[in-house]
Amino acid sequence: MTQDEMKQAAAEAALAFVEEGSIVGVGTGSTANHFIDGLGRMKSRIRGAVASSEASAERLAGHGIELFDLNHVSEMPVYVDGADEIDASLAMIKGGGGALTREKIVAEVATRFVCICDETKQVEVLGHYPLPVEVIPMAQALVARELSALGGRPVPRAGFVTDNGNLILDVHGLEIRDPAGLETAINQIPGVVTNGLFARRGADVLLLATPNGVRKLT
Ligand code: ABF
Repeated sequence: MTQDEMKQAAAEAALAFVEEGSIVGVGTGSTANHFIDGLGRMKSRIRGAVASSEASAERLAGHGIELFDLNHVSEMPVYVDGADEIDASLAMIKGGGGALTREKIVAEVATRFVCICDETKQVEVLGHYPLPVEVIPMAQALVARELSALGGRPVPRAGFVTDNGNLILDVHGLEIRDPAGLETAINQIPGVVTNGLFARRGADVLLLATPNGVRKLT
């Protein structure tokens, strides 16, 4: 089984969490793309979706799924998205695709966060994958100094601008033993829009694809 086949298997398993007639929160990335394609097959059974990126919005629209503005949505039973790393407490590093801010906003509205991953994303300690931090451009140097003081090595993501017009610093060299504490500490730095730690509000369900099938962890 290839990694992409595992991503697809996790995405297919997440379709069972979609409630009839609901508005579905939809993430970003190659695993989320498989989920979008699955949603396309059941589009007559949902009201529509809220997308966490322009890329996902385009793919959803391509399937003829109605897109909703999050400001007009007060109830969203489920948000389905991938991750770059996930630990046993279901805390995650996300944002490898640069959509972390919108992902965190949409996830916050949802009742349940269902994370879809292949087994390569499961780790004991978060931080081997560089932690993305979205930063307002004028604060780049300030935020980089503060992230270094927290023990990381921030590297600007070259030639990348987020959907919100900001920069990403990818922080290398972290060994994240207290994900919720670090998430809060980074959020305190002026100029930080969001960081890619999803720990204060982690996943509620992990659908982890392995060569032997999809495991459900809660
Ligand atoms: C989104 O897509 C991001 O938060 C994460 O960076 C990425 C996972 O990528 P993929 O599904 O392509 O492995 O969920």
